[in-house]
Amino acid sequence: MPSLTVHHLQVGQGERIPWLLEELGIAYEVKPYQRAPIFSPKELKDLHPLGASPVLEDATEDAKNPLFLAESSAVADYLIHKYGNGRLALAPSDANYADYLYWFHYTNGTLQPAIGRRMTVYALTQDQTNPRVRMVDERLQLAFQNLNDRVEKKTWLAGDEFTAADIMAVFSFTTMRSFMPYDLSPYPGILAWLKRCTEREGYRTAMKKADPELDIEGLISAKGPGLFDALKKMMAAQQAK
Ligand SMILES: N[C@@H](CCC(=O)N[C@@H](CS)C(=O)NCC(=O)O)C(=O)O
Repeated sequence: MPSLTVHHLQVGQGERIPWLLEELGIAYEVKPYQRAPIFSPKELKDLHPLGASPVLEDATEDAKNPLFLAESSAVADYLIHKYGNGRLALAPSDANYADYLYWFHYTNGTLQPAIGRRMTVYALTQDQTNPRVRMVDERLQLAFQNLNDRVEKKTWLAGDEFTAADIMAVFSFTTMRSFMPYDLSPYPGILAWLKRCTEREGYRTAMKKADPELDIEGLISAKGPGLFDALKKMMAAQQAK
């Protein structure tokens, strides 16, 4: 049996890995870390050069010298192929293989960078007449619309089968909105797909273990969960200066 620990910074993208492991039916432990107050605490920073979550610790082959792996897409691929017999991924022989790859990589390749750019620009100015603000907004809306159109046509991102591509993407529309709030009302396809994804037992169980304090109904609502408390305080302090 694998010996796996998921180091997870709460209210963050590490949630994808417990969810994946629940769906694969592989036993694991979650080690949750609280934000200090926004970024990783020292214990998590000490685990990996970037100090970012998730970090998977795999002590299966060598308990004294475990493997530490970061980057959620790399961790997902590793678990699927090393311990999951390829489940939740599509094989090259599958008719939807290219779709699976595209959507699996879409989150960290397109969505998260677009959201991150919007966060940075908005921290500098919220002036909607600024052409850079408009450009960043338009790119983000295009990225959302593209995913919305896909899940209006197909039940899951890769097609008819739920895969790791769905697990990668959900965070950008749920917990991520604690850092960059956006209203999903213009995207009914995304809202319906979020409901399908988060109704799954694997998601519910993983969230109970990793982030029991998060309110899932708030996370999947059109308006979103609202800003993370520590971030709210930081922004108020900055504005007061
Ligand atoms: N591309 C990385 C991003 C990792 C990342 O930025 N994680 C955030 C959690 S949402 C984090 O640890 N932030 C705190 C910090 O960097 O100190 C992945 O997908 O794993």
